[in-house]
Amino acid sequence: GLQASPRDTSKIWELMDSYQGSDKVALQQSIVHHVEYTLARTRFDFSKFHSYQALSHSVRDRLIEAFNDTNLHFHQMDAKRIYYLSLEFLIGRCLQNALVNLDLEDDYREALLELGYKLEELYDEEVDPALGNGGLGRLAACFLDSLATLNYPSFGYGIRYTYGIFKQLIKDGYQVESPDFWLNQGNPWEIERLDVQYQIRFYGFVKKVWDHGVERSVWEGGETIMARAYDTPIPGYNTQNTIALRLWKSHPASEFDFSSFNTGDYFKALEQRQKAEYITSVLYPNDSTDAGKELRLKQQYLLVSASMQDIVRRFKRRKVLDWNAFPSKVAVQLNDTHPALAIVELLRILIDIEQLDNMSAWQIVTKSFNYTNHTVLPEALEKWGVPLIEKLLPRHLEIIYLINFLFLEKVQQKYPNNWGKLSALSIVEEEGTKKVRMSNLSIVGSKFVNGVAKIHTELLKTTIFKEFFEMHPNKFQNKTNGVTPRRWVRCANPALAALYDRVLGSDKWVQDMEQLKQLEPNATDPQFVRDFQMIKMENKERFVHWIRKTCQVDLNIDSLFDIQAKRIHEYKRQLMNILYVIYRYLVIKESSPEERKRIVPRSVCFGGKAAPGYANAKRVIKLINSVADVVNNDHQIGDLLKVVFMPNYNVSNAQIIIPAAELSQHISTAGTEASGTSNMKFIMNGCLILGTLDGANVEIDEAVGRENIFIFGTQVEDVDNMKEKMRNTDPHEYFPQELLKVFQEIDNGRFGHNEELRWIIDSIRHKNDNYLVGQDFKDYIKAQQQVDELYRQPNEWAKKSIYNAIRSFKFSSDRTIQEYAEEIWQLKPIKVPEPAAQKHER
Ligand code: GPV
Repeated sequence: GLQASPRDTSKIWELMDSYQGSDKVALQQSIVHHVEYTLARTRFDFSKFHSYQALSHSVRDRLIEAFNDTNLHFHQMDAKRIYYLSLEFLIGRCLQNALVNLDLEDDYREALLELGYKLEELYDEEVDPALGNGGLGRLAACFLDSLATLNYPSFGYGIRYTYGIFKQLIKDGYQVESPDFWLNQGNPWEIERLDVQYQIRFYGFVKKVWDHGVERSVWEGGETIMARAYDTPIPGYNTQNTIALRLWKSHPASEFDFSSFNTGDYFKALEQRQKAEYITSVLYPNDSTDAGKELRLKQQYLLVSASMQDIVRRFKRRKVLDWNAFPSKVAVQLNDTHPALAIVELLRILIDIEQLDNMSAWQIVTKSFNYTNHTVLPEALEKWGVPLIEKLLPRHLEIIYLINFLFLEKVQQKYPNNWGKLSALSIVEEEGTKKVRMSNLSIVGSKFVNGVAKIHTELLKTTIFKEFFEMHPNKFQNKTNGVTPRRWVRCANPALAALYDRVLGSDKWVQDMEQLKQLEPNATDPQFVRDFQMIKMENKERFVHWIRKTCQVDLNIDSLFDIQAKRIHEYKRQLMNILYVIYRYLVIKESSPEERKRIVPRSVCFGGKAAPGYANAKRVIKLINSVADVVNNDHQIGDLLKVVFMPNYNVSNAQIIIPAAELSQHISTAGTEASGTSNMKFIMNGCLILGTLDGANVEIDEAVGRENIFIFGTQVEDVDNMKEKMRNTDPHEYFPQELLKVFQEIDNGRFGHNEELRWIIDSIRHKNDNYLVGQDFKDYIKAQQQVDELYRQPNEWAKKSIYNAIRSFKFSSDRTIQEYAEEIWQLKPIKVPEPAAQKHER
């Protein structure tokens, strides 16, 4: 037959001996080339959007070069890789981030200007990929940026949802959800991998067969579909290293289902196939709550099965097959319990397919997996009913029982006949309908378990995972969250970045935030303070402009910009914030002309989505908008107070909102917010925090100093007592007068005669104030007065804001990722050679 000629690599080098050029003409040529050949438009007629598309394709070419180099290099080095498994990746827009990380932003800006385009305007043409709900998904995205930047061999694995988190519209003050079909206009940032597809099975049965005297399990029947890979290259900053975010999309299996075909129902057979696509079609819009739906379990299993098959395939490409080497080449990080079935899936692959014995397989698995917990709230701890798992994944249920059996044997050895321990530690919950506790499964199957802030990890060890901690104290670690300074300072706040560059003499701080320590003396340098104030003013102007456009509200640029932007949740206490706004409004209304002169003008801005099924959260949005209606149209109030609800809070508008903030609120009841990560973004942008001693606020307080943060409220060790007190006290004694007055105004219909507004108040006023709004309200008012007091001294305010910015270095996700790499993954960086060096080498 025909023999393919051995690849002549020197010939290929000759044909493509260099990468894309980066001089101005080369950039322009590449853009115009893509207008003509990729978009198939005439090169003389392209709109802003087409220009964005062509530009993106031009940048994509460069990403692909680096991406290919990286994959090849890691393979040649036989690198240990870390695989970050997450049902959510909230990466946000890609264009500016890519240009900044490739250090091509200025070059492209200049090249485009000559073609008649402003780069910054093109940024706004990009859709915002929103494949996540909130903090958990955004954390995964920040981690990828740091993994690439720190040269760690790694992959993100997730789902390519056709619809991301819904778009939030506000109609009549209510949240209305509209679908986010983000792929409408194509997606230049992904690479479809038609050659990377895996079969995924659902339902069916387990057959037992005897093979050389051992019983083996074969999972058969049911339905099979395919998962196809889509790669988004993630470039590191100032490095050739570019890692993959590999997202899976479901497809019909390639074989036709002949049984339905033979029954003559051709259309039914096709319809059946179409259903496969449905699995990855939509992201569940729940943040910190368990959806508990069969389709969600299918999504989880699809991610897990495709990813583990991919990981095993990559491992098997090594020269010799040695399964015991698996944990030295593979570390898997589970982003909460959502992908916990990966533990079971790897066992199934090793035992049923690779034919390892149970105990060897278990050893390999428990050395490879690690689990990050992101909440202690009971409503978020995932539990799947045994009947559902048995139906959908019969072999996995057997394996879960096997794991539980082996583990409970150990428990029995350590604590003989201690039923309390056994029932707390068991993976299977026996009360009522049997359920699989995914957190227990994750802990038992992992080498290390971590919380996401000091206080949160302590709570894990002393409350929800107490029994596990007592049994395996060394399994538990803390890894305080972080955020990437590339997106959250360099991209979102270019003026502040330029100030740092200028004063520090280089942009090294972007990769090494500890450099900001050198700016300590500058916080009291009048010129530096003025520069900082000027930058804040410009960012406030950009924000005012955006608010005018999106909310039709004119903000007073000299007012204090006070922002709370995060998912709407009772534990986050947006309710307390808006109740305080009402209180403030009433105070202004009652103040004398003399008193009015001393009032600090405020613009209180809220942003965040409510889960579509979360009635109380949706009512809070309605209350905020009802208050805004009254306050903003009250001529007596004028510029002293404005209230806005910013619709559709997402990554791209966070990049406008956060740099403009002067005060940001992180006011969850102590012990409820695992970490919070926007608090870190706000301080990095020179903003003061008004917050409780919860989550990462505790460590922010330590980092910036108590004189540079407004802390109030019940502390975590007192929360239980205060709840007890709340339940045992008459509401008229428990709630302070200031708050009772506010309740009364709402009852009286001052913000509209809407029974829903009363229901919100009812949710806390009858001995059910579980998040202690009433308990903390007076202290909150006091802290707010301190805020006003400080804002009357602009230079003091600026100085403290600067201390927040330059003492935020601990909260870079680079620090977080380095800790994971050293203390959990045992992972070394591998730097991909720069193109010049490669050319030299060959
Ligand atoms: I579980 N988090 C989230 O965004 N979604 C979830 O389903 C769960 C947790 C958040 C926590 O609420 C934040 O406190 C934390 O900062 C973030 O995860 C990242 O760790």
